[in-house]
Amino acid sequence: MPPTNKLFLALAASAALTACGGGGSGAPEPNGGPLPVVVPTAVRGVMIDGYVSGATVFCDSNGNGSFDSGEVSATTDPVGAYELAAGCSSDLVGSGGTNTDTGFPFDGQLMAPVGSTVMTPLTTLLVGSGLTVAQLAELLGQPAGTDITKIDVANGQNIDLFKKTLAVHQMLDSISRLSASKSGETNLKAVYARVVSDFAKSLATQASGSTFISAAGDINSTMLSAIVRGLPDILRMNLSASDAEAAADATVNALAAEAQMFTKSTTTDLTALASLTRTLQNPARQPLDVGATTNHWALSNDSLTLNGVVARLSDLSTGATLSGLDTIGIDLRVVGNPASESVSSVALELVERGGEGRKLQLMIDEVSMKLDAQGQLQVAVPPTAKVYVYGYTTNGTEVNLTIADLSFSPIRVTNNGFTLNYDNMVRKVLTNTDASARTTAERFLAITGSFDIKVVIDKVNIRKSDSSAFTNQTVRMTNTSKSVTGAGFTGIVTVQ
Ligand SMILES: [Ca+2]
Repeated sequence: MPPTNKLFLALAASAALTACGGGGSGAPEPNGGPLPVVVPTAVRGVMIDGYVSGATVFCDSNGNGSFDSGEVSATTDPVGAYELAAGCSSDLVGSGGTNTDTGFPFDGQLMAPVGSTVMTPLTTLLVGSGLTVAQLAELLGQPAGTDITKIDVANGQNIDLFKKTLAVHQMLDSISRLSASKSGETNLKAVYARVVSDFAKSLATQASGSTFISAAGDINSTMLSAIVRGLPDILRMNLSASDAEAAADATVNALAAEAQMFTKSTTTDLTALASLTRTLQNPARQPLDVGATTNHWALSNDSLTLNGVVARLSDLSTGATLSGLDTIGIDLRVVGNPASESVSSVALELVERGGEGRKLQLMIDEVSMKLDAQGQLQVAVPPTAKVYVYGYTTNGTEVNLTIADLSFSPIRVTNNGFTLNYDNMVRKVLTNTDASARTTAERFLAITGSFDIKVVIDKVNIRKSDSSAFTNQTVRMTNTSKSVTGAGFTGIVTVQ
């Protein structure tokens, strides 16, 4: 007998004893018959992606999806079982814990409608979407009458439904990770919650006698395409409109291929399924590469040009030694016909390794990049652009500036490359800062020392020389809520 049942029996026995003892001696009450003893009905269930142990499950009494003060909660046991002892008549929400089949943390968020005895990615689709249990069974190619709110899919009794459960989670998880990587959002649980809500509502609009996953395990790519295209702009971030269309197609194909690895698998062995899940849901796995279109900018030679010296990113990762840091050049190669983007943001961050602990962040909020008729990159900084500056040393006053006059040419363009003029920017900061912060600002002029360097450009499809994607990077401005997330170039420089 699994420990789940033992736990339930023990709790039931305890509840029964409490009920018997409620009247003191158990003797009849004066007015004929014992008073009814109200024992709140416990809500029991199992949280399953594989079984999720150590997760927090709560009764979302106010229906806002968040765990609020006063909402009863429980922690799932080693086989995913939960019991909300005080009873609950609202939808349940579960998150955290560990997937016992993979050993990986569970970083999504599941829900289950009132009355469910399981909480799975499938029950999650039912909450707030308008989808009915019968519609969902039909969409999943299940026999009529299949009640996915009551079936423990992970116990080996309904392996077909388990594969479909894993497939749905795989799609939700991949979209969430993709969204997080594009937006720089680090709270995967929140992203997953948003994605599952949008996904389910979109699925509900498709539910009219159609099948999303057929009995043979085929994903309906027309339906998936409609769902992906119905998602908010998460897939379009950092991409031009035409690239976004291609990216949506690539996303649909990649999502369907991943999901079908579960649904078209012929195995009936839970261990083999767990092994596949471990491979596909490894948190270290790269998100889907949806910008892999023919039209993009490629970073020439995968290198930056620092003070006129070419430094490969692979070398920069272990450190490059420079004689100065006055300019940072980024040379791009045109691949196909990359569509222009009217506005990007560019940020530079330097964080000193030891020394004075200096930190400098420079962000230009509006940079227009486009391809001209001659196939050359044009970069312009419009008059409305601003430069945001944050500077810090361990023994000075913080520099905290917004510079609206960009006539000092922070960016120079030559032959499909552009150069950030670091020296110009620092000198501009010096002329704008007040006396109290000037001492700090001066510490960034003719800079020497060893620094982590990061340059990030958003909303432009810049890729490596071989057209593979950069891992997105984020510069979060310390002094404002502004940040730039996009193609990022990082490394270590020692300036002598
Ligand atoms: Ca709540």
